[in-house]
Amino acid sequence: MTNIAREMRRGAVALGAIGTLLLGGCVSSGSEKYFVKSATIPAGATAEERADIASRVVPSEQQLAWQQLGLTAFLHFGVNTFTNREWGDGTESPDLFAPSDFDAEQWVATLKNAGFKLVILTAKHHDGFCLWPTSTTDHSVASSGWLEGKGDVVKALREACDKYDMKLGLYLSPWDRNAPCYGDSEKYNDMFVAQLSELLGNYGKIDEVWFDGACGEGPNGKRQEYDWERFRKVMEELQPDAVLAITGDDVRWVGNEDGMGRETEWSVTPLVPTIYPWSGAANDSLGINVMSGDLGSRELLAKAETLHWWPSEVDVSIRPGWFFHPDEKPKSVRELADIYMQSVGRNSTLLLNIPPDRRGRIAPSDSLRLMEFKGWMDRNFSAPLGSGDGTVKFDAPVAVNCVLLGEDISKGQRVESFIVEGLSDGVWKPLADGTTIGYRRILTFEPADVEAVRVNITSSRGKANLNPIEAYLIEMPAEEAPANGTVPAGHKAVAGATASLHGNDVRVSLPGLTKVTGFVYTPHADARPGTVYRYECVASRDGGEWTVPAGSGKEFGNIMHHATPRTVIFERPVDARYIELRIKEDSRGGIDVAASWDDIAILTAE
Ligand code: FUL
Repeated sequence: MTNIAREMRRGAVALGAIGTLLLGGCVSSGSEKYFVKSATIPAGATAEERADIASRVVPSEQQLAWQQLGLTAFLHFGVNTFTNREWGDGTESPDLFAPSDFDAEQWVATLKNAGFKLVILTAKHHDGFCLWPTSTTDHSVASSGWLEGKGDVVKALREACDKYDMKLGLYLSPWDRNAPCYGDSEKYNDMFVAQLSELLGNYGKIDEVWFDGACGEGPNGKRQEYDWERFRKVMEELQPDAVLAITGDDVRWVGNEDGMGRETEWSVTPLVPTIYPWSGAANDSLGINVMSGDLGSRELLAKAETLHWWPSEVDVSIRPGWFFHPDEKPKSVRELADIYMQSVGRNSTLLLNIPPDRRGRIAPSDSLRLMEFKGWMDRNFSAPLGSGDGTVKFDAPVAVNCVLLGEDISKGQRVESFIVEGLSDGVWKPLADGTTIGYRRILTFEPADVEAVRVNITSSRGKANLNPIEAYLIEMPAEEAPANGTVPAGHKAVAGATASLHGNDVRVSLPGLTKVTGFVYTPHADARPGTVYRYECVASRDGGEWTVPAGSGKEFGNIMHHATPRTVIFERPVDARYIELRIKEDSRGGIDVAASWDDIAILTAE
């Protein structure tokens, strides 16, 4: 395939010499003309013309294949697994990486049995530690004692995926807290390109490449400028069939890490993917970002200059953290079923993280939970009560409480609103309504005895192309108490502690001298300013002399995207009357803690 043909297939033609991008590879099918992956809206287009163009933006072949996967798995594994952290700072010794019973086949066999079609490994997380023996840095498995430095997690996973016919994706964090050249933009981009080339060139077929958006300052105090266009070219060259996720323009991050898709989820959006140099300015002028609630309404189309087929991926962990932490438990089947309905059921793919433990295996509790989750999906969705084009007819009245809808997205996403109706005693009555449908929409409602079910499209951008409707009677798993508490076994919160604010420091006064074992910091659910990101924890017996308890940490990694309670247990208890958190940075990059102090519980042994 020539380069131009390849890029057309992906839906964008790059005019290298002048460095601009012409959007919207255009193909015809019958009388309809489609824009593969993106389209440019001519200046002065009317509202109707804009909706018409939006209705004819369609996925590339790769995006369509990806969308059909439905269930995909994430594996967060690396030095954090052994340090019990969410974000490493890059100073960790490679020797910390010491899985005692590593078995990539067990990962893949477990995930295959549970119905997953693709697995994505964190080949390098923000700490910079590479799970393959790279030539770009010593900070890798080759410098660890694991298998005497001869191990290669990526290779082992590749082999396991081949054996079990599983697709493989790789997460390569652009943010690298170990690389000395990070922040020296050109130098680091060279290193990143070399890493990417190793991963995409030496490990067979890669189906998804995941570039996280996190970006920080390098040791030189400068912010790294990533060369996305160069990274994209490496991908085009080495893995033209892979989708490029998150900062890439094939797969969009849904905007949260809670397993929650939007009820109105447009795969066609004016939001410009990060990989395009003009994305910042374009998205600012539209007043939207990847977390915005509305990414595709007609109001937005009215202001749009380009449109992109950029479908949503919901990434969430089966446990509170992305990495394995011994004190955490997997989510309940009910929580997973809710996540399924809010992701796969809302025009998104689900990327569920199952973090291998310190042995280098998926923990029994997690594989058991995955099988329970699969059991729930199979029991409820393997065979519909009935299906039909536009209407589902039954021979006799049956109880239904769920419909599964889908548009033929090879012809675009068009439905703007619809009503689901049931026929009982010869009368059509509304059962449920919704806005977008997209690739798949699952709606539940109160059980109703019906002779037929139909869908009424009440608003659409051109002719809607619905796949057959499927009707079900499903049962959600029973509600359970949340699987995870915040105070770990063997500890309890000190009663009668009071907190006060001293400048940017939060001081907790304890009722008397106490053997403090740690603390729990509970952020606000929406990670607003005031949520603590970087801190120093100090303890004092008298309020005059302060020491830093060993193991008290420095930051709550990823709290800006994942506002979960953070439990810190000191390496050994300290005798203290006061504990202070000295705030260095909040989750939005400032220091504004006025709202946070009463969110800290001090722990002591039970
Ligand atoms: C985030 C990262 O910062 C987390 O650590 C995790 O890898 C998640 C999937 O993406 O942005």
